[in-house]
Amino acid sequence: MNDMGGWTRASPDLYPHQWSWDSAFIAIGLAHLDIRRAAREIEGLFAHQWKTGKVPHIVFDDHAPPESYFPGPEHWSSACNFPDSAPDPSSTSALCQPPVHAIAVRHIWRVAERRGSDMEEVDGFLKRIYPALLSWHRYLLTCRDPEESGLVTIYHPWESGTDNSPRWDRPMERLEVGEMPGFVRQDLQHVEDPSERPTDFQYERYLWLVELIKRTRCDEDAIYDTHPFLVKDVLASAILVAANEALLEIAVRVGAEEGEREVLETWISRGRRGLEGCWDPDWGLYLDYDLRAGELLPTRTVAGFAPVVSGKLDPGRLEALVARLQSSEFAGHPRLCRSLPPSTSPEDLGFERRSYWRGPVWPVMNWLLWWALGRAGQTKAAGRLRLEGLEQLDERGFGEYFEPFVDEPLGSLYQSWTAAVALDWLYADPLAVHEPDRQG
Ligand code: 2M8
Repeated sequence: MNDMGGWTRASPDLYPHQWSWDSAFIAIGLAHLDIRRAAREIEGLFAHQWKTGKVPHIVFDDHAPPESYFPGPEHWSSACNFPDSAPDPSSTSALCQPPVHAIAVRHIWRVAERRGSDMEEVDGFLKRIYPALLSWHRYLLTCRDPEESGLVTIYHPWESGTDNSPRWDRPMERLEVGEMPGFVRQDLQHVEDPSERPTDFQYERYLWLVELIKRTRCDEDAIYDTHPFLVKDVLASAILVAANEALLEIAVRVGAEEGEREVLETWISRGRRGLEGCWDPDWGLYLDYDLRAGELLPTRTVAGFAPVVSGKLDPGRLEALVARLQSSEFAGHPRLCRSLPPSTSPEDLGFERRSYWRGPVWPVMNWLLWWALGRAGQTKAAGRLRLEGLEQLDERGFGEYFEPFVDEPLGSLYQSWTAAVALDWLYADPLAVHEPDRQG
């Protein structure tokens, strides 16, 4: 139902198009079944890369019925029809999502090596995709970080991938919505209970931000000057550091010139420095930073653990974060059905147990934390996430997210990236959750 031949829709009903970071996770799972198909998933997405280097957050399927998803291609076309946009202007959104892709590409390469695949073919893929990945990361480190802070600026909660997380409540509540065309939500047709999805208050603001971006014709400088939602996203920034490390390995493999490797090294250290500035000792978590209000955004969500993903944390800090993750504020909360971290701490004021990114457990986040903890040498904590995560999917199916107290699957019940992380967990050697980091 999800496989469209050369690409995968995020889910058959709720999300009938190709999403950017979903595709990266999907490729990670697919690699275990078919290396060529996994590579195609990524290359298909990058075929729609914008001239600026941006990888669009949605590539629309022209064959999907217009009423299946809103905002669909017709809503975006006016924003995409100008010189900087994608090769086929009407087929993408104008936003982006966290850059998991280089991590997925390195994973495809490693799985191919383990399986004894045709490495000439894999090297061909690496050579083709490397410049596209470099230009994607360059876009994030320039257009999305003119301050050279090492942190990625997002223009919309959709760019964080954690859309209605309480992380964005403060900047969203401050928005003043002006005149814009009316709209009809399609998402509510695909879920049983509207409380699983963002509210109308949030949707109105999502659409208002899109409207403002469209009015600038996606001009990055104009957006930076005028846009009311401009936030440094700690999760996207941490993923970018890990992705730059993956890209550095790919650079070595494809024989990229020394200068490019040095640039990648600079980006990695700049990213780690930037993330350190987001540490809040009072909250004991890393926080997003609102550029417009000039303040850190205090919430207790899984994003607060993001620098575990970027790696090389001070050992004391890492221990403290792991303890916090397993504490009664997150995976050790007494009411939880399983010891898996809810997307928002049940102790946080913004917590809502059924509402999307405001409380439910997300398998894809568990995978990310598992992967990061394994790399950081926290094999016990990682192994527990994998086992609990697999048990959940075995018993409950491939839900998009799960109510944390009763484990009910919510949102889309056939979510591609959930199936993909199950595949990767199944193929992972439980005693060696840590894939050796070749950069040391
Ligand atoms: C969700 O986001 C889309 C908008 O991009 C939506 O709600 O319509 C998020 O969970 C996002 O992270 C994910 O990539 C997308 C598709 O699975 O769905």
